[in-house]
Amino acid sequence: MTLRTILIHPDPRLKKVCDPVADITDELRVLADDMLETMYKAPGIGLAAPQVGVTSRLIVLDCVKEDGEEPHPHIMFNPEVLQASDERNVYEEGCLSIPDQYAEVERPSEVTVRWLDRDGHERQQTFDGLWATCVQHEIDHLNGVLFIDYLKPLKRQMITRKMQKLKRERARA
Ligand code: K2U
Ligand code: ZN
Repeated sequence: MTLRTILIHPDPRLKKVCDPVADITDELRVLADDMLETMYKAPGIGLAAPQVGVTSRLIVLDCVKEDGEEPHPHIMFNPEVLQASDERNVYEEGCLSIPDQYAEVERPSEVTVRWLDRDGHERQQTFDGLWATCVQHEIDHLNGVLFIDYLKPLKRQMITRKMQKLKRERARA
């Protein structure tokens, strides 16, 4: 298992529309396991492959938040939203590629997602609550969309400038 470096916005790889996974190789299975470990360590409840510099359609998530509950990791290749509810939820979102910045984002409160699991089997499940928010946030990453893209331009620019400053400081450290 290798912890992967999480890219910080702005980065062109975070804006790319990622390529579908043609076939699920052992290398991609290792990447998925590394992404789960990287996510747990961050800590986070989701992570998308472009965030670790791989522009393939792969996400991992585990939104179990209560301590003591069994972890419930999902590895999703080529995830797609089949249905989304008209009802919407607002959640204060963050992003591991935009550290320490949070803002309210409104999304459908329930989504039905279809994906290929690590064995290449097709899966389908309907998510609500934090799982729904998270899986939509991660699928957005595969389409080069960040949660700040839903904010007003001024707020988005302010956050982007803060990240550019953070990257300059990290480069100097
Ligand atoms: O994609 C990512 O950067 C992972 C996010 C996923 C996420 C963001 C907002 C709402 C739900 C999921 C990270 O997990 S941000 C850290 C975090 C942790 C707990 C709850 C919300 C955000
Ligand atoms: Zn994110």
